[in-house]
Amino acid sequence: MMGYEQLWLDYTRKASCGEAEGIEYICVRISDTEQDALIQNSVKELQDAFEGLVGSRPTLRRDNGAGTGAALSGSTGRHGICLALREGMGAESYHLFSEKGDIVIEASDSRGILYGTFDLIRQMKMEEPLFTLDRTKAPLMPMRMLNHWDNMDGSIERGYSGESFFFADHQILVNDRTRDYARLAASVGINAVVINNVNVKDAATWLITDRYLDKVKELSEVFAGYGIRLYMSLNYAAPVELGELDSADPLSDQVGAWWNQKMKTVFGRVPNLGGFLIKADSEGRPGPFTYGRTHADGANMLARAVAPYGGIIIWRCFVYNCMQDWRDYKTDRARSGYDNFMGLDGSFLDNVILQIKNGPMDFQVREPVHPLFGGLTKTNQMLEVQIAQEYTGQQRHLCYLLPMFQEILQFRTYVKEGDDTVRDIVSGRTFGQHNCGMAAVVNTGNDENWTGHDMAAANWYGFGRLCFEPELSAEEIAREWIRVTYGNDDQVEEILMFLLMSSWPAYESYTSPLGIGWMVTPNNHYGPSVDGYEYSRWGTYHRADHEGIGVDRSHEGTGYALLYREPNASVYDNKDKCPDELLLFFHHIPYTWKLRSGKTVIQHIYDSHFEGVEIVDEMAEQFMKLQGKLPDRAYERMAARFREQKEHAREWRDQINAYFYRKSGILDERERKIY
Ligand code: GCW
Repeated sequence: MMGYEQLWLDYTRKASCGEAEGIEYICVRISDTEQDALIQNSVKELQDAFEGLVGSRPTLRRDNGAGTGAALSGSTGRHGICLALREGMGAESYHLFSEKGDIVIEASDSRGILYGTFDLIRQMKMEEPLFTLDRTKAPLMPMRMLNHWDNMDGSIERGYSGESFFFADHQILVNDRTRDYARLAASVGINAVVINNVNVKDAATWLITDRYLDKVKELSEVFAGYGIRLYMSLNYAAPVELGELDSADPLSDQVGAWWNQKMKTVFGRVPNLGGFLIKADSEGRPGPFTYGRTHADGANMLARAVAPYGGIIIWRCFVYNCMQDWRDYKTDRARSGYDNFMGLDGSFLDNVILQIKNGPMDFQVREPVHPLFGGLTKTNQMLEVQIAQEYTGQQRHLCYLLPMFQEILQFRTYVKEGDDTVRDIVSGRTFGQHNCGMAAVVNTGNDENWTGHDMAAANWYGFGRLCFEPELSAEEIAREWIRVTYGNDDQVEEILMFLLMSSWPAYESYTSPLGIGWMVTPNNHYGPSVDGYEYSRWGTYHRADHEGIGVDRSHEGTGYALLYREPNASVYDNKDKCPDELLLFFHHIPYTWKLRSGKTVIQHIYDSHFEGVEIVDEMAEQFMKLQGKLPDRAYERMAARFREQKEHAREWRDQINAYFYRKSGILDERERKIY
C-alpha cells in the first residue's frame, strides 16, 4: 500500500503549548467504556496527540462515574483531561471547559465526546490557551455527509487524486488507511459516508449481496468507531440486474416484497448501516420512469423496506433529459430538477431525503441556487455540493470553495418571513425537519496527500467544519486549516490565506464569464473548449452568436427565472436587476450591453480574463516565498501545480478572448494581445 500523510491530524510537529505540558492523565468518567469504541478512540487520539505534539503520553485513569478527575488533581496538584457524560445536552454536542485544574469534555453522547476531543486537539495545534476554554458546540446540520464516487475496480468517477482507498479489484479494502480516513472525516464532524459511486453498475450492484456484506460490515464498524454511518449507493434495478425478478416496478407487490426481504438481510448483516443513496432515471441510470411511475413511488418503496431498521433513503434530484437537440429553445435543463420534483412535494415518506445539487445545472463555478430550495416545503432536503473539482480545476488549479458554499447557504429563498435561507432549510430550522443536512462529492483518493493538490485538503476540511458550524466564515475556516496543517507561522498563514481567498474569484475570472458555464472540454471537463458542448445533447448551451451571448431563461424564454419566489423571480427575470455574475445564465445579452459595473459585456470578458491570469501570477509568486517554510515534498508538489495553473490560466484566457473577439468583431479597448 502507498504511504500517505496525516494532513491536519499530523502530530509529528511539536506544538508550543505550555499548558498542555502539565497534563499527565486522562480520566474517563463514563461507565462501560470498554463497550464504546468512540470513547476508546477519543482516549487514543488524545494520547497520540499529546505524545506527538507535547512529547508525553497521558496515562489513562478509569473512574467509572464515581469520583471526579478534579478530586484526583486536587489531591495531587497534577492536571488531566476528563471525559464525562452529562444528560440534557443536545445530540452530538459538547462542552469543553476547565474545572479545578482539569480540562473537561462533557457531552450527552459519545459522538459529542469525540468531537470535543478533536476540538481540543485543534486548539493545541493552534497553540491556543487551553485552561481558559469554555465553549459549547452543537452541530447545526444533522446530516454531514461525504459522497464518494468510487467504483469497485478502484477507479473514481471525477477523481483527481489517485485511485479509491475503499475498493480495488472488485474487493472492499479495510486497513489502516480506512481508519485514518475515518479519523480525518470525524475530526471535522462528518457523520455519514456513502462509499460507492451513484452510478451503480456491475460489481457495485452486488454490494447488497452475500458477496460483500461481511466486508461492508467490517468497514461499517471502523466507521462506527468514529461516529460515522456507512451508506451505499443503490442500483434501482437491482432485482432485475441480480437476475432475481424481471421487473423493478415500485408498485408491484412482488418487487416490494423482494426489497423488504433484501433489506432484512442487509440490515441483519450490517446493523450499523445508515441507508442508501439513489440516482434514478438520470444519465442512463434505471428508475421508476421505466414503469410509468414517479420518483415518489420509487423512493417510498425503498423507504418502507429500510424503515424497520431506522434506514434512510436519499434520493437525488439530479434528473434531466439528456437527449436535447441544440435547436430546441424550449427544453431547459435548468428547469428539470424543479419540474420533476416540485409536483411531488409532500408525497415522500419521512425517512426519504431529497438530495439537491447547489445549482440547477451541474457544479459550475457560478450558478444560481437551485429553485427547489424554497420551492419544496413538505419534503426533507439535503444540499449537495462537489468538492471534487470537476468543473473548478480538477485539483490541479487551486479553488477554495468555501466562499461559494457560504454564499449558497446564505441565499434567501423567501419561503417564509424569516429563517428562509438555504442554511435554515438544510439545518432543519425552516420546517422543523431532522432528516436534512449537507453532502459533498468528495475530493479524496489514494494519493500520498489524499487530495492531489495539497491545498485542496482545505475543501475537505472546510466542508466538514462548515456543516458543523456554518456560522464560521470561509476565512475563519481557512485560517484554522492552515494552522492545524502547517503550524502557526505568520508568513505561512498570511500567504496561504491570500492564495485560498483569491482562488475562487480568480478561477471564475479566467474561465467562463458571467454565470454562463460549460465552456469546457467535453467528457473530461478540464480546460477550455468554448463550443465543446454547444451542439451536443446535454442541454448545456451558451447560445453565443455575433451579436450576443447567454440563455434566455426569463418569462420570454424558458421561464426558469419564474421558478423562484419573489422577489428573487423578478430580480432574475429582469435584465436590469439581475446580478452581473449571473446575467448570462438568465439572459441573452448583446456584447455591447452595459453591465452594472459600467463595462460592456465584451469588455468585461476581456478584462476579467486578463485580470484572472494576473491574479494567478501573483498567487504563484507569493507561493514561491514559502520555500523552506512548508514541508519540502508538499512545497514541490504545490509548486508544480501552481506552474501548471499559470500556464493553463493563459490557455483559458486566450481561447475565450479569441473566441469572443472573433464572434463580436469588437476590439479590446486596451488593445492587449488577443489571438
Ligand atoms: O455531470 C455529472 C458528472 C457525472 C456524475 C453526474 C452526477 C456521477 O459529470 O460524472 O455522475 O454529474 O452527479 O450524477
